[in-house]
Amino acid sequence: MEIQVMKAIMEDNISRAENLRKLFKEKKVLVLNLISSPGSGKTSLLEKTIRNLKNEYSIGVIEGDITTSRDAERLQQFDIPQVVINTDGACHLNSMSIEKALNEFDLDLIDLLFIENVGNLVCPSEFDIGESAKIAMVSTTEGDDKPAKYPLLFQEAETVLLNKTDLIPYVNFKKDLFYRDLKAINTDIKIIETSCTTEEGLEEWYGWVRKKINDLEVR
Ligand SMILES: Nc1nc2c(ncn2[C@@H]2O[C@H](COP(=O)(O)OP(=O)(O)O)[C@@H](O)[C@H]2O)c(=O)[nH]1
Ligand SMILES: [Mg+2]
Repeated sequence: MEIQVMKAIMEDNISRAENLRKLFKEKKVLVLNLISSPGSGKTSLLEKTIRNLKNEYSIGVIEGDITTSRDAERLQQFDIPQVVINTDGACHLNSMSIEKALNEFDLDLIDLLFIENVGNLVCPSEFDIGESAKIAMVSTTEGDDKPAKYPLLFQEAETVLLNKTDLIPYVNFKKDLFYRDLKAINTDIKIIETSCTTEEGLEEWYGWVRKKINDLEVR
């Protein structure tokens, strides 16, 4: 019985996600679903990215958070449209919550929509929310074994950001093991090394985002 209910929930989520993806494509909005453990640097990445790209693109943000709106408060300085989804304990966002949040945006005016998912390496990977791509972020302080331990996210993600590279000299992070495990899970995955503190690697990330937006325009 429980299994049947779960199956119905997952199927409903998938069909809503497919409709969302169609809508985003029609409106030419690049939607990036940021997934990581709590504290890897998702909001820091948004702070830098919005500051650097807001004159080129019109950007919106959906902040998924269990209870607070603290991340959204950090982004308020940029004066861009943003919506907070409090999941009230749930460990991930789903398509229905994104549908509701979209009522607050005019998609005709948006080029790039970031979704900061709830900090968690497991549940957000299981729920398609209609995004153009999932971006997985891992920080060096979490250890190099995360791809091997949480493979689903890295199968699903198009790009991985390895953040906090500035801390590599101080933590026991073996880059070669991290790359080896990642490539074994997903040979095509793109890896960008970043530091949101020193800004190293961020130009490569902005370049990746620009290319994805360009691809939408020409399609
Ligand atoms: N040293 C260092 N700290 C970082 C970096 N990126 C984020 N942080 C810090 O890590 C903490 C968590 O970052 P936050 O952006 O809130 O992570 P989130 O929970 O994934 O949104 C904050 O104290 C950030 O200042 C980085 O590249 N290097
Ligand atoms: Mg955050």
